[in-house]
Amino acid sequence: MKNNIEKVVDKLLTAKFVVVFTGAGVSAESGVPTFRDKDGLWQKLKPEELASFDAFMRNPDLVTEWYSHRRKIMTQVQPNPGHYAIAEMESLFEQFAVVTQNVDNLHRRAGSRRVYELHGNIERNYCIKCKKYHELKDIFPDKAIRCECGGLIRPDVVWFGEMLPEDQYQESIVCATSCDILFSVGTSAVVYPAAYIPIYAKRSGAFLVEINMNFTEISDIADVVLIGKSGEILPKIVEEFKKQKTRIA
Ligand code: BJW
Ligand code: ZN
Repeated sequence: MKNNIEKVVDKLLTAKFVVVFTGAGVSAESGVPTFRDKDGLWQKLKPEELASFDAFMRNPDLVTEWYSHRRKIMTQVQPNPGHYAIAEMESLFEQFAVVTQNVDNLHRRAGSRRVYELHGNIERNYCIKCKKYHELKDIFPDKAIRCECGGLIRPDVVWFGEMLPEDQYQESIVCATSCDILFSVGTSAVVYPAAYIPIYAKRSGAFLVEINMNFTEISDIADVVLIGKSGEILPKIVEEFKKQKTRIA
């Protein structure tokens, strides 16, 4: 009897296009808090009080301070073995893509090149009036800041009620509907339309693998569910894949 990792590796051995869809859990072992877990960002503060344009306009100081705090954390953390395993996978298949809901830039920092960011990137900021981008490197304001034109500066992330970046979303759908295997890693899969990605993949005939500490909204439709830390499971999959690949060659 094959164990679940061996089943996944078997599928990978014939896969031409592999997609990894990620959420906050993939960065948890780097020290970036998730949103909805026990110690998540939203245990104390409600999402709609912070992650919406209305919330920003109602209290720009609070929202700016919250994003400064998170941006600071992200400058202090490093990619973990899960990010590095995903980056290595890019060189092992004919086609490979990362579709992420994360805004922390850790996939690129780990070496991934084909990355679609569905919810933006916290390192970028722009003026809500003239749309000019502002480099806030090493600046972590605790109050709202304004552009030369007088407009408020906001993070380039996607808040509730906002559209996802059209190009990133469309490319992600193409990946989901044409890949052979899709890994859904460290996401509760409750936020739409991003959560359609694993669903579209499954409906298009891809083999769906979930890696998470817990069962989620999409566990029922997954072909294999691997319960555990992504920073431990992903490197095991990559190692086993390389071993099998050299055995066959
Ligand atoms: C581990 C681990 C380890 C922990 N290893 N695993 C259809 C139905 C219902 C509602 C809607 C719908 N369509 C749209 C909506 C509304 C809304 C929505 O989805 N609401 C639901 C919550 C009900 N969606 C939107 O508003 C979206 N826009 C939109 O639809 O536009 C069209 C429109 C426009 C105008 C009017 C109407 C429609 C936009 C959504 C934007 C979400 N933005 C956020 C904030 C980004 C900025 C920021 O970072 O501050 O994105 S919300 C937050 O959730 C963030 C995340 O990317 C996203 C997903 O969270 P994620 O990554 O899954 O994290 P967690 O914490 O939930 O889960 C972590 C998981 O990791 C857990 O499962 C753990 O077990 C696991 N884990 N450690 C492996 N070591
Ligand atoms: Zn401006």
